[in-house]
Amino acid sequence: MTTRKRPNILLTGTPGVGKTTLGKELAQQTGLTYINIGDLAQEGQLYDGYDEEYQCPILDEDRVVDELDEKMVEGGVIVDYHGCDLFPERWFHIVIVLRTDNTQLYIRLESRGYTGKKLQDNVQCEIFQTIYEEAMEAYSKEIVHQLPSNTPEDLESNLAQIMQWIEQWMKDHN
Ligand code: DAT
Repeated sequence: MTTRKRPNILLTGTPGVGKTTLGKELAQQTGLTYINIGDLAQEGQLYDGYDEEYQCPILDEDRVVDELDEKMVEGGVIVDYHGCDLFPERWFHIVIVLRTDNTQLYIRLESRGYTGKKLQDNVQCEIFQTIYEEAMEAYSKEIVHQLPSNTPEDLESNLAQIMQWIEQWMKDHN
């Protein structure tokens, strides 16, 4: 018996929109593997310098891609990251861009400890729909979906919606 092919899913969007919350829950409900790029980079020290302005290490994108490629080729991975044009296009079958209202996002990031320019820039990133546009450029438009992520009800309906897309993908590819 051959294993059924499973899709790779990219969960992207501005920091604070709820990627990790959704990604972990989705992994639990589907059995897909959840990978947080920030955590992966930290564990493997996949960095290339330090960003003084934002006070954070700079991701070594090539090493991140090398590290994950084998797993991605197998399928069944959920990737969580606040950017999307560093990954090979061929990796992903479904791309989800989570969106949060500005005031809501401001409150979430503030309670995470973001202040000043870092807080302003991230809220502005959401206002300008930077990540959505990045996703639409990096992937085929048919696989890019925006979903609202403001309330616990949104979380539930997003889970149901994404599970439906996964099932459909598996029907179409097995
Ligand atoms: P991200 O991984 O995109 O940075 P997160 O999952 O850490 O975001 O969530 C940021 C905060 O927002 C966290 O306190 C949980 C909360 N949150 C996430 N999804 C939510 C939703 N659908 N409704 C209300 N709060 C949510």
